[in-house]
Amino acid sequence: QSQSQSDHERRKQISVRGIAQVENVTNIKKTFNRHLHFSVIKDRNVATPRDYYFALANTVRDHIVSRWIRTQQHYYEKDPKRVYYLSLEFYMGRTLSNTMINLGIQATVDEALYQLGLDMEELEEIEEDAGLGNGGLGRLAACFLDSMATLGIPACGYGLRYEYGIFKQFIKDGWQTEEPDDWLRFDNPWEKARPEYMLPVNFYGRVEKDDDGKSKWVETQLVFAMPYDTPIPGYQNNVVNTLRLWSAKAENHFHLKFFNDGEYVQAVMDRNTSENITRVLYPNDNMFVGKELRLKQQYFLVAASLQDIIRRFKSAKYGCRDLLRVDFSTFPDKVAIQLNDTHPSIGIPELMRLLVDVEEISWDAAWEICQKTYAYTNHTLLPEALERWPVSLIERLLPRHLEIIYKINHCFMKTVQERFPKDEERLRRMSIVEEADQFGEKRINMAHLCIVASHVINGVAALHSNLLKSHTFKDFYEMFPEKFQNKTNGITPRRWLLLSNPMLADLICEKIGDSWITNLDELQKLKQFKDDQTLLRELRRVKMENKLRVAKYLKEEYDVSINPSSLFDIHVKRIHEYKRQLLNILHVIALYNRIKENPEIEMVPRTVMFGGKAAPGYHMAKLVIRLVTAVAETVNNDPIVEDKLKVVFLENYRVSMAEKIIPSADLSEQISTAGTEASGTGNMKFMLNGALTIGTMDGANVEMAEEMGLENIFIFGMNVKEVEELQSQYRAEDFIAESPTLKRIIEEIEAGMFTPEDPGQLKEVADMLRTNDRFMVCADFDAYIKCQDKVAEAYLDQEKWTRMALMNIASTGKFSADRTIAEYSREIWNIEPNAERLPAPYEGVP
Ligand code: T68
Repeated sequence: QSQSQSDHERRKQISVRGIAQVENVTNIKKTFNRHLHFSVIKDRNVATPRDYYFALANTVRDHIVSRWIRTQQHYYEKDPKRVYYLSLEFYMGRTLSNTMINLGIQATVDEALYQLGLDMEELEEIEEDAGLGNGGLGRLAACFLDSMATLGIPACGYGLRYEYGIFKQFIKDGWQTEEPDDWLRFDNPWEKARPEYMLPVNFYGRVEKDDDGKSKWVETQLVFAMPYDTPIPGYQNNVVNTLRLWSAKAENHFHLKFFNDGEYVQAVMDRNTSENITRVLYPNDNMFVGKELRLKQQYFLVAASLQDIIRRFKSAKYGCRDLLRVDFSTFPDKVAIQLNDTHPSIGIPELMRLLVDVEEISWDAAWEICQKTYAYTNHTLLPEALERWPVSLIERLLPRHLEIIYKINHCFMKTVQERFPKDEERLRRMSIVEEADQFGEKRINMAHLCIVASHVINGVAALHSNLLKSHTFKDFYEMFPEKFQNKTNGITPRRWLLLSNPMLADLICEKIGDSWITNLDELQKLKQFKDDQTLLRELRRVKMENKLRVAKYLKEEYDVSINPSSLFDIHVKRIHEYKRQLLNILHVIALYNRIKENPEIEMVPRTVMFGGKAAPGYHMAKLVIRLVTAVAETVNNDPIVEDKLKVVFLENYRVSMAEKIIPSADLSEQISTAGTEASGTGNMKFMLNGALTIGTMDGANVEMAEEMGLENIFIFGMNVKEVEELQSQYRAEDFIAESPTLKRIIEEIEAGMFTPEDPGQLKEVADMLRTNDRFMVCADFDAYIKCQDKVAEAYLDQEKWTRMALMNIASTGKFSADRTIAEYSREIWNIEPNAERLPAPYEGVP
């Protein structure tokens, strides 16, 4: 007794008292030196810039730790409802600079490094992007984490710690090549492994029924999920949430019944097979690839996350720390799970399995809990992107889950039948289990499963949400209209203005203060300055500075020279036929043809930049890249062109490059076929940085136009209704015959004008345009060229152009992810956002 008493007394010395430091220059310098010594283990004689980066990252991380622990403790004590954002992708990019900004220590750290003779910007460039995403969907998840922390929402992101993120793109001889993204090679200072919270995940095996019909999943193969936590700081509110990423770890006992050394060594090597689950991110955007390993990844994520969520639910009862919560009927009052697309949808049968087979709750009670807990976000209407897993694959990998899916479908089909008697066609259309295809393969429609099992389903822009109701999920909308919502996407103004465009941010702060950083609607106040010549001049100066920076960067990194006074016309996003990079390059060729026809022609000089990755197996996307690089070679080396036109393909476009490039844009290309881009989020980033948009009435472009007024955006082409009406009878040839400009360009591509060393190289592109123009490039071509001419004309009047840019910036309020998340929070999760700051570590206990 007295021994344990004195242990207790002695342990009181284990305390953080006196550790939390005031964030001043002296302390930062001291901590930096300590880390260079104790963490990096170098001195200034041998330290490389990378060593300094790691010392700096560790220094900054120190300032997160107390806030992180305290936030989690605060949640534990308050026991609020929590949000779990499940996503196969979190496209985080870099962390250092964002962390300093959100902690409010950027200026101090900058000064400390300056005093040490180091350059902060140079060190920031050493950080690898966390490229655990493909494009918009993964970046949206990252923006949402920032906003959830900033709004004080008790949220946690769950994802996978891919050892290799999105591939590195290189251009060799004009073609895309891929290299593995070995982002962890030099260690990741932002993550903390938590081996003590490792969890088991089972695969394969079979289902056994006991005497009272209870199911047991047996003879499975076991893999462990090791959690790695990354802190997610809110903007200057001392809240730090968690992103928990799972890594696959082989178990130790299995397969080690060996009879000789060779078998032992083989058994150790076989551990690789299990650990391959989290080896690499699948590099497809907006495309379903039905690979077994991908389904394993999906199940691995949800199996680990749901165990974690249930453990936290059971233990998180205030006032009785070691008493377990046992009543699952309150589960939906404490837990909201958001499914980022159908990718984590196997979590639906997994939750049912845990509740029914493990917790022994009745099917009906479990089903009610499931529906109240889950909500599903749809990100696409493209049929080739909708996940439909073969029954045979699920049966082999997850036999119990297939049984559960069948039972869910059976119950659902009964309710459809009651509601719409004798409508066999409807039953067939709505079934979660699809009928066998031509190969006798039955598939599970994961979107149907999500709609049936969730209380809310949302689209990501108003137009897209309406199309979900009127087309893709029409039958479901008729049955459950109350489940369908819209949540227009947004972006975090911290990363996409404050961090990426500090000069513009400063200019705005001078005019209207800094409350826009957490309340973007405040930017409306800029509208009163729309005729303020000084502000317009300043805006123009900032844009020019940003363009000069990009020109310098392109010269240094890629040895391309561009004219900083030219119109920067930028098209950056994943390469996909529906996004119509092809339409843009056809316009470039049209400009080139004009110059060749009349070398003296007066025109607004343009630099057209393309950037984006093609999925490695997407043949046409790779050809489009080749066409861009071929046109670039031709145009940039033709002396006739002078500096009227330049074409640049930006190699390896990614989050950190977006942060550099977007602030320099004059013109943002958002030219998808109407009805195909669910929302877009790049469109919002350009608008926020004062670029004007040329775009179709698609995705969130519609709402952007609404916010800024049609006089401040260049809209062209068919709208959804016109696309739909044309669809059944569309013949590209008709449009080609009507447009001499287009006809000539297609013939030039076909004849090899841009690839003289191999004239047939791009013939497939010409063929596609003529006979298989699925996204109606030809139909919108003339309208696009006319609209681009209007853009050039508008650019001649710089004052008017800048006023339009100002109106763009001032109208971005709606597109803050803070607004989006506040809506998810109130209308889906039933949680009130909390703008309250927590106390800083040096401000004493909360
Ligand atoms: C994008 N989707 C939408 N998908 O295309 C875009 N797909 O309109 C929208 O703004 C954005 O989501 C956010 O809502 C994607 O980015 C993928 O990357 C993807 C990844 C894997 C499988 C399928």
